[in-house]
Amino acid sequence: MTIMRSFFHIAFFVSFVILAAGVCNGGKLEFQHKKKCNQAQKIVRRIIWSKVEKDPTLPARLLRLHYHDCFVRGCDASILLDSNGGNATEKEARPNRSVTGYEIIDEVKAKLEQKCPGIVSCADIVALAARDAVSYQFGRSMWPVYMGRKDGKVSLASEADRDLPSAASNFTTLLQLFQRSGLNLIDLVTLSGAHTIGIAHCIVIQRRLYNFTGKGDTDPTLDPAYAEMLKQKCKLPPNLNDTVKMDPNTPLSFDNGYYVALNKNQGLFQSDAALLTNRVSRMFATEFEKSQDAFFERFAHSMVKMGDITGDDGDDGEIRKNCRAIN
Ligand code: HEM
Ligand SMILES: *[C@@H]1O[C@H](CO)[C@@H](O)[C@H](O)[C@H]1NC(C)=O
Ligand SMILES: *[C@@H]1O[C@H](CO)[C@@H](O)[C@H](O)[C@H]1NC(C)=O
Ligand SMILES: *[C@@H]1O[C@H](CO)[C@@H](O)[C@H](O)[C@H]1NC(C)=O
Ligand SMILES: *[C@@H]1O[C@H](CO)[C@@H](O)[C@H](O)[C@H]1NC(C)=O
Ligand SMILES: CC(=O)N[C@H]1CO[C@H](CO)[C@@H](O)[C@@H]1O
Repeated sequence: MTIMRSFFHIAFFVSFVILAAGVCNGGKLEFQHKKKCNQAQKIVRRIIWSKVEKDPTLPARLLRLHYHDCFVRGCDASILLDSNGGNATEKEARPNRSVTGYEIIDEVKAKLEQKCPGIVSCADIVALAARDAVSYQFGRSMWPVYMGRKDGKVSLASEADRDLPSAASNFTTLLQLFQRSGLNLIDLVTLSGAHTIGIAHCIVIQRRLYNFTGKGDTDPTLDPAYAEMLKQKCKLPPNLNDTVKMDPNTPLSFDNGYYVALNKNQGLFQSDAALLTNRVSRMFATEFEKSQDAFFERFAHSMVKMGDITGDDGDDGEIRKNCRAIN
């Protein structure tokens, strides 16, 4: 009886530890480059915080960069590769075209190569930069970033088009693409909350505003007053440079404003609005509107998971010297 009980205790304890480790990271990444480059996290944070101080739009760009990197071939900095002649790289894929922030990654890389050459991958830098940029407004790190990612040697625009959901995706498609990366429904609702900062180009919502079903109509699920406001900003004929804020109220503040807007049918994309079409997903959107702390906690958890997505390359990666080119 006692033996049985302690067996259960041990089994429970062991599975808890395995679970905790599995949740934190797939077991490959480590918290710090212990003796190898223990100032890495500090160096990145110092640079990123000074950049964000001067440019409050940077967190959105760096967060999106990390997301795009991880969803295509895993977090391997493949999004940073410039194409040279051959196939178009991820950078040139349609969903990626407006991703920026590359120069800042280059600057961080240069500094790290000076201090501890050949140790910190570009993929780790992208993950750290996203975390630090978002965290600046709070003065503390909002989630842990485990290190040890390898930089990939392949980058294909065609894969970005395949793996990144479009702004017109429905719930089924969104969930499928998230699941392909090992993320679940809660991760989908939570990570979509990243749209609480940043901007979108008008062209992305053009159809939703002006020609939803091909009859010159507006998406009926979009709050009509909000749609009118958006049409003032996104006029006809479309100007490719026009943009709108994704969280109309607090576009520079990382908060739960996304869910406040979403639940009033003011989600900017169909992919945002789609989160209200599933019962469980809607429940989380309500929960996150009510509790910013619940959102932050889940966001931290989901970012660690997203940062641990691995691709097909396995251990074939490297530590690039220059983030824009394979060694
Ligand atoms: C759920 C599926 C998602 C779709 C369909 C989607 C789509 C988009 C689109 C179309 C834009 C506008 C790009 C532009 O016009 O310049 C955008 C912006 C953005 N996305 Fe997403 N996204 C998704 C998920 C995510 C995730 C998971 C994150 C991060 C964790 C994220 C972070 C951002 C940020 C921060 C911006 C603003 C970028 C800026 O201001 O430069 N998105 N997204
Ligand atoms: C281009 O892509 C194809 C497959 O999509 C691949 O076989 C080929 O090696 C790539 N070429 C270069 C130069 O990357
Ligand atoms: C969702 O979109 C996909 C791809 O466009 C489509 O095949 C599917 O029928 C849609 N599902 C629903 C429930 O509308
Ligand atoms: C609206 O969409 C329909 C069907 O896709 C297309 O034939 C029509 O030209 C579009 N109208 C405008 C103004 O873009
Ligand atoms: C968009 O911006 C670019 C660069 O700022 C400018 O050269 C171009 O003329 C603009 N295009 C339109 C349609 O306003
Ligand atoms: C997913 C996504 O952002 N797709 C957009 C990529 O950019 C083109 C315009 O260059 C838009 O039409 C897409 O909707």
